[in-house]
Amino acid sequence: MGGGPRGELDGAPVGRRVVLGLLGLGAVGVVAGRSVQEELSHLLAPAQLRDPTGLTSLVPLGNTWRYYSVTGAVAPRAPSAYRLTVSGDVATSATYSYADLAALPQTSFTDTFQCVTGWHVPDVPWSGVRMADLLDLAGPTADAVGVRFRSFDGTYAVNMTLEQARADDVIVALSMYGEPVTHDHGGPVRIYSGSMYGYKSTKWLDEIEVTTNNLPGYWEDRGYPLDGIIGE
Ligand SMILES: Nc1nc2c(c(=O)[nH]1)N[C@H]1C(S)=C(S)[C@@H](COP(=O)(O)O)O[C@H]1N2
Ligand SMILES: [Mo]
Repeated sequence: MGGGPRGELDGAPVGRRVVLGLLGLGAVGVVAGRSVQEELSHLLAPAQLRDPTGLTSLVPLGNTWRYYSVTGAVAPRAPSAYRLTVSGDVATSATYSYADLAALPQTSFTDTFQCVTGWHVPDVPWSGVRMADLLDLAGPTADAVGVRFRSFDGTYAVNMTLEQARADDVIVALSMYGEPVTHDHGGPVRIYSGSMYGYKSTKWLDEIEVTTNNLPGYWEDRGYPLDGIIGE
């Protein structure tokens, strides 16, 4: 597929050309190893799922994973080539390799993954480095209030307040279901932010920048709440 935006459309009508293009792929049956049905489920927000177009029968309902990428295909990055930088308004910037992250204390817990569009996946086991630990190692300056997380997909970014980022259930996740985070789920390293909606959980994480502001990120620019706290 080309590089057009995919993932949540936030209730926007799905472009007819996009849908027809995906249906055309039905002849092939899979896109990047996944089913066309699954691809459609990425594109169709709940409003479309209720739309009796006939296309809805192609969309699996229920609470299953959707693999989101606003940039289309992302080049996989091997753990050996992976680097995470922590910089910005901090006393000590740092660059971590995958091995560096794996050598830090790991926190594990099981939680429900909740996308703001309504789907959720219960009982997901996560493991990784607490964001608070990485922030403590960096030492935010006195005027720092926010953290910007960026993805090596080149487009996705999201913010949290420093306080949100320090919560016990915000981790730089290295493992999911007891296995390394898969590429489709944002591996080798993604964020998991338990008390916030899925859009705060940046996939393919490669930059943590401590900031003196709290600017909106990719989805917040498109209308999602800046704090992203589940249930608010
Ligand atoms: N880089 C990147 N991170 C992302 C997204 C994305 O499109 N690109 N989508 C977000 C949204 S809205 C959700 S719900 C989750 C989905 O995670 P999954 O693809 O592992 O299911 O990833 C979040 N992180
Ligand atoms: Mo989401």
